[in-house]
Amino acid sequence: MTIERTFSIVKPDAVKRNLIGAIYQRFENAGLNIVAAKMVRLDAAKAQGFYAEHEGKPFFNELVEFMTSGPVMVQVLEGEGAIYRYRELMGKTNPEEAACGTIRADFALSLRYNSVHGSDSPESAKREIAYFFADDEICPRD
Ligand code: RTP
Ligand code: MG
Repeated sequence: MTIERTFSIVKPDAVKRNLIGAIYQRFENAGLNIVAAKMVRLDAAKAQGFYAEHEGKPFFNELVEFMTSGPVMVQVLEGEGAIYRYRELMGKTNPEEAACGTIRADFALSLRYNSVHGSDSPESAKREIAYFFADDEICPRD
């Protein structure tokens, strides 16, 4: 395995319920180091651009409405095989299908209000990290 970076969002439903710390603890327990982080409030254009792959799908407008409904935490996670391992740690998109002990099984409210985002491929990770962070905002571990 190689050291990778992946992009993560703690979504508005989780920020509203004061779950930032609990979710960050899951990252750290899994050896996914937080190497950049900030709180942001997305506007519609920023959310639409982020989820451009879903444009035209029936849930797109409601997804944008959800993602702009409150502040989010955005972060870059770094570690061995981080992209796949973080997807495993999150669990399936629908919390009812997510394995026990995953972030979504434990914290998500529904298919839409599912608490976290994670990049699904190396290409997505690169695009998504650059969509939110300048190179000099990322602090690799020594
Ligand atoms: P994400 O991109 O947020 O990490 O989630 P994902 O890869 O597991 O799922 P994806 O298919 O990319 O869907 C993006 C987000 O859209 C919302 N969603 N709503 N039918 C629906 O109402 C529906 N389906 C998906 C979820 O917030 C999902 O995470
Ligand atoms: Mg996705």
